[in-house]
Amino acid sequence: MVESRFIPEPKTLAIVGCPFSGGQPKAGVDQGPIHLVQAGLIPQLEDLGWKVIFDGHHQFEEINVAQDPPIGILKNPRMVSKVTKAVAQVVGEHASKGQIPVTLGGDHSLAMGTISGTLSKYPDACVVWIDAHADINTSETTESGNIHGMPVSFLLGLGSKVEEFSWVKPLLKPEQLVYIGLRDVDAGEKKILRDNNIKAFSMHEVDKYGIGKVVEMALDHVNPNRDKPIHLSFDVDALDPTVAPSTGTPVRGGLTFREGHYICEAIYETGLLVALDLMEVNPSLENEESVKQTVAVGCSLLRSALGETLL
Ligand SMILES: [Mn+2]
Repeated sequence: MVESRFIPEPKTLAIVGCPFSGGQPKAGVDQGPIHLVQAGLIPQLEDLGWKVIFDGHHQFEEINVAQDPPIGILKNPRMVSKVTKAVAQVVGEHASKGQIPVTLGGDHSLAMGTISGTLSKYPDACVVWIDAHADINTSETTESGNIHGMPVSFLLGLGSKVEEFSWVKPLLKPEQLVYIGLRDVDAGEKKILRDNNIKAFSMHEVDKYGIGKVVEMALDHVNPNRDKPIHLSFDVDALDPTVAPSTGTPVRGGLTFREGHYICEAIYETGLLVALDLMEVNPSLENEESVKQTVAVGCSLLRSALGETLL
């Protein structure tokens, strides 16, 4: 295993299974973590030398929202807020024990929780966000009101404050964030990225420079001395739909199988990874073969980010 700057021996990771779909409208994404674990993820990670903690998926049983009408246009706001707050707590606890929290989604609204948890332990951590979308709409710019398209704006403290989400502290600064893989960015989001000087490598840059150079440039931006903790938040829809078809908002023209895995391998090689998310695997979309393929790709991305090498 690569020497890790922040994770003590024995190297331990904690699986945070989050069967949650309230940040978007399609049923089934809550089944993503269950399928990933059933596909053998835990023994696969143990085979890489990790001590793996997993005591079942979070059921968020205590979170019971009887009435959750929209706030403005935001859908399921109380539920999303309470679940992501619980996730922030759990991720923060694992991080504070020196473990790597590996959060399995569930929809990407969960990253409001995972990144808040990471920043509670590592305030100077940078976030590498791999996605077809920027997920940076504010409550003003969102057209759908689906909160999985908004977590980054909450983490950055952009847009007008929504009381329900007041627990989300704007701890992330624009210079701590970089995107790779974007190709479906709303006009309002493009303006937010520009106005806040947020570095983003779209598929255009991946085509132009190649994935190796793009990852290097991305890390040069958020982690120039390669000494800060890294939170990798990987939305499986960053991959091309031919590679990962079972996801809620597929967009053609995405990362190839190797490009996706290269990103994970390169982040692992830095020895700076402190938290990892894999989001938006939806086993109820597309046919059985597609589901199997997407779940398998999800497992292999996680293995690559946690030390699996080709040689
Ligand atoms: Mn996303």
